[in-house]
Amino acid sequence: MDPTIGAVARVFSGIKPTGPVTLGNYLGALRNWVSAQADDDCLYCVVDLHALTVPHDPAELRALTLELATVLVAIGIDPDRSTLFLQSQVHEHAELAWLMECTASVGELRRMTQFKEKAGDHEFVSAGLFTYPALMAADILLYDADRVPVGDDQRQHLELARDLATRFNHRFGPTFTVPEAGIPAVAARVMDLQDPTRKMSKTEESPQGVVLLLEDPAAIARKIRRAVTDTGAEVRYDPEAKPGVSNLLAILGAATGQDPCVLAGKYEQYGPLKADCADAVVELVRPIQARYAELASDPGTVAEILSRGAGKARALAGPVLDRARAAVGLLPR
Ligand code: ATP
Ligand code: LTN
Repeated sequence: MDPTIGAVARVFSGIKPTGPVTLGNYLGALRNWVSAQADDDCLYCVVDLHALTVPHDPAELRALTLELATVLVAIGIDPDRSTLFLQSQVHEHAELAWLMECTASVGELRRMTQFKEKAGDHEFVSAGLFTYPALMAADILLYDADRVPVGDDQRQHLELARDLATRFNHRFGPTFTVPEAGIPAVAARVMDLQDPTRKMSKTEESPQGVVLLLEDPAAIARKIRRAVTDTGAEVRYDPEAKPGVSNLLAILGAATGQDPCVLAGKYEQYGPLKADCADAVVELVRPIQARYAELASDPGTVAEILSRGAGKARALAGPVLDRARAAVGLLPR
């Protein structure tokens, strides 16, 4: 679909069930998933196959997958307007991923910074962690997505998905839509409250630095009030020189729809900024937590939403996979 003015764009995005949803996930990506529903045709996916790339416990993965899907409904993903589904329930993802692995080069996969960070110096690094961006490209290309709302950390993966789509189209003829990244102007990279040079992450061992969406509001407020700030008392939005204060300004700005630079002018000290930021985040999570509690009391509802979503996703993905299979010279199924 062509994102020309007035046309409905196809939007696709995914989130891994690797841990409880963080404030970073919400401000950097998920809130834009919700707002895109007003104008666009959206598909949202819990990318459980991606969660297998790192060591995991099967029972925990099952629980996290259901919890994440429930959170997505609680934040306002409307299953009547959008398609919400689990990646593993639409086998076309794994199949197109193979074609993408054969389109990507080892050299370009090796350059992915997320791979380097996650591989670190671990003794065991799965081959899946290395080919992960090819599966991500498949997720996006299967639905002819025009736009992919993600946080800033996914910029490089999105660029690779665009390169793979372009290369495939060039080699085998027009097959895929080349997607654009949708990265927010504010809070695209929410930082850890205890180490503001590091991204807030759901798999990081930093209990005081990471705010969870379903966490007790009093604990959230405490973490924000105890956030590490910078030397010098001046309140200024300058992520390079003042990462701690800038992170709080970005969080407050994103939570209240204000520009962090303008907000900075309203504060002379860190204390009141922290207090306002804590209040704004607590106000943000309160209705989400209430809705989550309602939904979690009836897990059948979410299971039914996911099953309906998988059916809708399969109907879209099947013909695109067939197109790609035919383009590379595979005989029809
Ligand atoms: P992991 O710790 O397992 O790598 P993650 O939270 O970094 O998890 P995902 O759960 O897959 O990664 O991310 C879902 C979305 O949230 C992505 O679009 C990602 O860019 C965004 N996101 C993740 N962390 C942040 C953050 N700190 N700030 C802004 N956006 C973020
Ligand atoms: N790689 C992403 C998660 C992800 C994704 C996707 C995001 C997998 N498939 C497709 C957008 C579109 C991450 O690590 N956050």
